Amino acid sequence: MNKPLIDYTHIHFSLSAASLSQLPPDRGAEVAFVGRSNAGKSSALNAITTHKQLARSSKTPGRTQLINIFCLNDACRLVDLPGYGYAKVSRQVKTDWEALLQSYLLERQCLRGLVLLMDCRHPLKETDNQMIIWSHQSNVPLHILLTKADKLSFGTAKSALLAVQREIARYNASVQLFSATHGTGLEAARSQLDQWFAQKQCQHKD
Ligand SMILES: Nc1nc2c(ncn2[C@@H]2O[C@H](COP(=O)(O)OP(=O)(O)OP(=O)(O)O)[C@@H](O)[C@H]2O)c(=O)[nH]1
Ligand SMILES: [Mg+2]
Repeated sequence: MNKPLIDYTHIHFSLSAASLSQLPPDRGAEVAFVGRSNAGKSSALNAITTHKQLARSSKTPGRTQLINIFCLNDACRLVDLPGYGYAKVSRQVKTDWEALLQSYLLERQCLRGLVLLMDCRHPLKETDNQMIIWSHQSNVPLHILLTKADKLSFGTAKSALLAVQREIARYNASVQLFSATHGTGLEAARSQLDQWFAQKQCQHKD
């Protein structure tokens, strides 16, 4: 596989936003990581960027409650969105997160692509399906990471991949297996990010 266009190790935390007004100006290009709480969003971000603690991962679902922005250069950003669908937080907290998530997805003009993370053992839950339909209807390109592939045997993981591929065939979306702990699918994930960022010609000019 070719060397990535963007150096994903060259990244720094920019800010955490509790509302859209706290985000950086809506220019350049962002790729956002979305998925159910505990799906492995923060771990995937850390693995892709080869940082241990860039995004905080946690055994406690619901840890990432804000929109966390990471800058790759002055035009390209990766975004760790709050996890959705975790039942054990209070209704008010849940409603606040979902409203923040939804407004980001609907209003952010610089959003170039969505990476949807689903635990490969429990893919396509209702909220995941909503996200797939939403991205399709809004013409936001979608790439799915089936995370924690190390938890399944090769054959079972492959079957899970094929099943999801079948389910999403009618949408303009792609899917791959991924493991943050074993490094499975890192190059394919970076290559997808590169494609989206390249469309906006936002490579580092230094
Ligand atoms: N075995 C295995 N565990 C993983 C992998 N990715 C994440 N985990 C574990 O799954 C749990 C949740 O991971 P996070 O990355 O914090 O998940 P998240 O989607 O960011 O969760 P929220 O921030 O709560 O939305 C942690 O205990 C991780 O160590 C993986 O590839 N393999
Ligand atoms: Mg997280």
